[in-house]
Amino acid sequence: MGVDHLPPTADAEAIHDVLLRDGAVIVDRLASTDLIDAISAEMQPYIDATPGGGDDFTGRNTRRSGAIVARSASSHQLVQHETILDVTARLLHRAKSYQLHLTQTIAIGPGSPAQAIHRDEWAFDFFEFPSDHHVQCNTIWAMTDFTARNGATRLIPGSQSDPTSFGRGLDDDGNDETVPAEMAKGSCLLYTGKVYHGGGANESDETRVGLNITYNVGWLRQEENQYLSVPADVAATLPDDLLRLMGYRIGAYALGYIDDVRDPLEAIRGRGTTEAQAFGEQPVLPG
Ligand SMILES: O=C(O)CCC(=O)C(=O)O
Ligand SMILES: [Fe+2]
Repeated sequence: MGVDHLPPTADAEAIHDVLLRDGAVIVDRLASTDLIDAISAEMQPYIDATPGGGDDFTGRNTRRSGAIVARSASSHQLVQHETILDVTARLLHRAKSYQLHLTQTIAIGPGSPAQAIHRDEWAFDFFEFPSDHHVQCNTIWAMTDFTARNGATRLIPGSQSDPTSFGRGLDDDGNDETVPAEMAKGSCLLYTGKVYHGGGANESDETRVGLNITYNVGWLRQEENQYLSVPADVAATLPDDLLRLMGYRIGAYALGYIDDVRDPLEAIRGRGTTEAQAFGEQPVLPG
């Protein structure tokens, strides 16, 4: 079973349905090649200056460059893509809020071996979330074509409810149980935090570049620390809705306020500048 493809006109409900069913879905050519080229041009100097990963999991010949919000103004269109945020809100509906989890170009160099197959939600210290409780929604935008040969992300569609098991990738008969998320530049792979997947081996002589933008529920820690990755003077230039998405908001009742129980956005905009109740809506307590 491969990863299902939907057209760029697919609505959030249709995308969410497949995402929930298979744990992954590809929306073809959701971003224009012009937008992808603009992001690539803004990020290339940072990618060039990024060293390879420090271990096998991150990939010794794979360059992971973050702080996309600060480094690439064009990327904001993808970070805040309306349809993607709609899908995210649907998948993470049990939480009071969701936020940006990480932003990262992943450039897998020629000759790189495949990344170990994993679940992204293992990042939460391997806490076992119930199989119907989603805490993260992930995208990888193809900045280059993704092919089986150049390291397209590999996934095990339908594996999101499987029991936790390390060393996935080969089935009982020794056959590869993963399928490549082959897609054209500008396409977007969406996958949940529960589906087994990993970066593919790059057996070509070109670099495969993906833009990983992920979202998680407001009551969990973010993988990429947005407050420190995006310097305060840059944050001051960003619009409120983007800052809110980055985490300058209450994650749930009483989660994430600053000093005198103030809205965290006031750290950027100044005291008394926002009307949001720092604690958010008071929950109805039992009894
Ligand atoms: O680069 C990819 O295709 C996937 C990377 C990934 O799954 C990860 O780093 O968690
Ligand atoms: Fe991953």
